[in-house]
Amino acid sequence: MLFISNINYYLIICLREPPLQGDCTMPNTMNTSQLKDELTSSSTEPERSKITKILVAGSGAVGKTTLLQVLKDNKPLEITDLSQEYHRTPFINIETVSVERIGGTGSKGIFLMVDVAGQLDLPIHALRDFSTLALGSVELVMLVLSADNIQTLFDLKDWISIIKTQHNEKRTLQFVLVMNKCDLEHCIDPGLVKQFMESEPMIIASFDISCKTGEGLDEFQKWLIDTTNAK
Ligand SMILES: Nc1nc2c(ncn2[C@@H]2O[C@H](COP(=O)(O)OP(=O)(O)OP(=O)(O)O)[C@@H](O)[C@H]2O)c(=O)[nH]1
Ligand SMILES: [Mg+2]
Repeated sequence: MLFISNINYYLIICLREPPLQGDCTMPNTMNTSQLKDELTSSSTEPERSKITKILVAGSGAVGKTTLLQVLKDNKPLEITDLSQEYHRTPFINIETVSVERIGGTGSKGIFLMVDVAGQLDLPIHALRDFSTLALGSVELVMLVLSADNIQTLFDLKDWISIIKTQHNEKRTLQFVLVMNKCDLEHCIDPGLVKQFMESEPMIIASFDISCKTGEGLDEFQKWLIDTTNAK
């Protein structure tokens, strides 16, 4: 009895108890099977939204958690947020994020975002030790790097390698490259990024953004919504 849904509960109450006035709104002429059909018919079920699971990957301090926050709040970082101390994500952080285009058509997407620790060499890492939780049913991987740190681009090779090893579903994974912190001085040559993308055909797009200023965020949000809704 503990696990029965509200609908079934309603059904049982109505069938066992003689309908008291105002207690059960179903017409008395309805038989049990008609009542069941009525309660389970698609017209009474709320429409389910599609939820796309996304893994946010990349080295420590590139801004994975910040990106999640910015997408969730639908606005760039406040000055106060930037002055706050940086707190590493110790293990895994999973959140449902509704992304709506800023000043857009009103279209939106709902995402289950998996934000993992940026240090792959931790003794326990979600991608290695809890891969079903981190990678199961993931459709898109955001590969985040930081515009002021070239090493964060090279590190993505390790991320892609571990993701490919741990992912054991038939569904093909897609990747998107997100260069964050474009408000800082760039040190990554665009030619290098192009080369990187050519070496990994699973990367289907790339974006230059800044969670601080909001640069590139609208374009990225639009792409995210359009790409995942089209699937
Ligand atoms: N200047 C600038 N700073 C940013 C930007 N995005 C994030 N930061 C800062 O970068 C630092 C690290 O951000 P996090 O989001 O915690 O990084 P992370 O990738 O989640 O790091 P781990 O949890 O260790 O993997 C924080 O102090 C943020 O405020 C940005 O676009 N520009
Ligand atoms: Mg983090």
